[in-house]
Amino acid sequence: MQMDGHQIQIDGERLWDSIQAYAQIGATAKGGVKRLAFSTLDYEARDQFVDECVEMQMSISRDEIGNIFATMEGSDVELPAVLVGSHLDSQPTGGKYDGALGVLAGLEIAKSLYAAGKRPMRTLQLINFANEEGARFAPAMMGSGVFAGKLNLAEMLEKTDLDGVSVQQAISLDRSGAHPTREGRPIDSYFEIHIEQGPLLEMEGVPVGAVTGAQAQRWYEATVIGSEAHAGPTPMIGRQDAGLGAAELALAVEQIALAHGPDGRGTVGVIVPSPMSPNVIPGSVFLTIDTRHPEEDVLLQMKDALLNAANQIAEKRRLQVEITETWHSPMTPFDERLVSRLEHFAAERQLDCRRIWSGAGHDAVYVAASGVPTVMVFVQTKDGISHNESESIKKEDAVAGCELLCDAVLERLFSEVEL
Ligand code: HGY
Ligand code: MN
Ligand code: MN
Repeated sequence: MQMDGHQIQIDGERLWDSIQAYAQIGATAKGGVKRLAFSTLDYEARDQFVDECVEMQMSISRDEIGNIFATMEGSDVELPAVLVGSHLDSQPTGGKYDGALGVLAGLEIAKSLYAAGKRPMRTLQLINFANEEGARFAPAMMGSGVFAGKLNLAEMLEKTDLDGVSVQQAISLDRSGAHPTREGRPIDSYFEIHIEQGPLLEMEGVPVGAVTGAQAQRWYEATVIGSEAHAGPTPMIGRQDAGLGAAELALAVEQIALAHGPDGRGTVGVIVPSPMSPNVIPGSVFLTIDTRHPEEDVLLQMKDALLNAANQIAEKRRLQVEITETWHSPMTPFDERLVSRLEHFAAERQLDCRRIWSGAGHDAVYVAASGVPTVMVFVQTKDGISHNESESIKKEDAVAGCELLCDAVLERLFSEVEL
């Protein structure tokens, strides 16, 4: 990539080796990773990331929600910085590439600059956002949400996992020694590369995508309350079976998503009955509900349908059904100018690239919502499978995606012109 005489190329082999090396941290028997947010294994990956940045004399800081910032100061520190980030935490049965690709692609761009001895005009800041997945501590995208001023720090620090451990307690285990500093640096732009986690690029035989934005999400927590009773003597008629009420609610979530298709999405990912005994009719059930749609007003219609279904189930089965909305991530467009630059560089590289909308949430969503010009690159995902240990991408697509990301990042790093 020629940048004002600066010739800088990422090293695809080094990138791929780095991804495979990090995949060993929390590796699971089925070829995935388990690095729940602020777990020992998440800290191991975070520490590895910090060590590699320190080797390049990058300064390290950490904010109060545990986001890690690695900074390569530019020659003109007055210019707003260029940020490149994603996340190293994973789902319990996560894949090697979800999040890690983005953090390690940023690291690869920094390594390429460092190896070329090229100091960028603008400061480059790599970010590992904390708890993007929301798997252990809901909501998802917690670190980027606090960074972007969209989630309240104090509220987030009080969130607890199913064992009652709070985010505050989990963060206190961070051995990095980096003192919490509040990042307040002016920002020029934010870039993130991520696997698509859906089937569109593969269906069209396209290796990478220029992401135009992300759909809206609304998450809920529900408690279904009935009456515990003996599974034997209690007649079927007249039971107040919270387990069956929860099952009916889960099926209603599916029906609501289908009724608002083809873009509606509805998932019940956590169902915890109590007292969890084979011969006790469940007295209560806790469940989570994840709903999504590209259009906000349709997502609200899905919310109305969900609340109606809950009331009908409660009445029919003489149960209490309490539903609380716990998170709303608005539909968020990315920056058209940066999307067009990705398409320009893809054309320059004769790289097949199509515009695509994100079905998943990403740290980039909150960064964009805070007003920072933001764009993502998607990489084709085998069979569209993600949040699954079998998650897989092609090395050549990962390298092509990182090269495309690097082109757009370098253009900003070596330009003093405002976007
Ligand atoms: O849930 C999501 O969309 C993302 O994977 N956190
Ligand atoms: Mn992700
Ligand atoms: Mn994910």
